[in-house]
Amino acid sequence: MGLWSSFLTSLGIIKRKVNILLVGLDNAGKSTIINGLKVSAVPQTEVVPTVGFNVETFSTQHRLTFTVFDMSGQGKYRDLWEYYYPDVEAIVFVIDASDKIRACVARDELETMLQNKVLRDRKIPILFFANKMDVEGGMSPSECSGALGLEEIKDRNWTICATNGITGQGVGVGLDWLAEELKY
Ligand SMILES: Nc1nc2c(ncn2[C@@H]2O[C@H](COP(=O)(O)OP(=O)(O)O)[C@@H](O)[C@H]2O)c(=O)[nH]1
Ligand SMILES: [Mg+2]
Repeated sequence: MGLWSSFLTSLGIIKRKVNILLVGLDNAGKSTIINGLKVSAVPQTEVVPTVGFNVETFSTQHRLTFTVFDMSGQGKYRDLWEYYYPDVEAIVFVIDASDKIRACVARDELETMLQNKVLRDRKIPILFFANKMDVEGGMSPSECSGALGLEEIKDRNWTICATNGITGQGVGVGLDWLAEELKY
């Protein structure tokens, strides 16, 4: 349990099913972060590989479902993941803090996502992970925030946390915030 325990306890208080969309560019660390959760607390895992479209869904015993998408930057499969928006209650957006070059691609993807009509009408919270905090010379959370224009998001609650997907450092802090947000 460890890092995840307080988050999972918080979620235990939520009696309904919660769907979370976990997105970010490929290589940001999404699968790594998810695996940290799977190992510690997930009794049943469902991986759905789709041709050319990487979707992972898994549920925890706390009625929490994560759906994970790689944002390719090509928008090729965007129509497919938009299909999930109506049921989503929170978004976790993983940023590769060590990848300054593709920060602008991540920014474009975020912008496009937030312009989607369904999400525009649904003010669900967004948790940003500035992942790979251990990589020297990487961006700090505030640098990530600047690079992705997060301060421009004024119509919904959001926060950003530095994380290490491999050790799980920072992930629990972020998810605790999310658990609070979901307890409305
Ligand atoms: N140094 C470092 N590497 C990480 C971190 N998180 C993930 N990685 C590595 O980044 C690569 C891509 O991770 P992955 O989870 O497959 O990214 P995904 O495409 O977003 O699912 C892998 O080699 C991971 O081991 C991190 O916090 N720090
Ligand atoms: Mg992956």
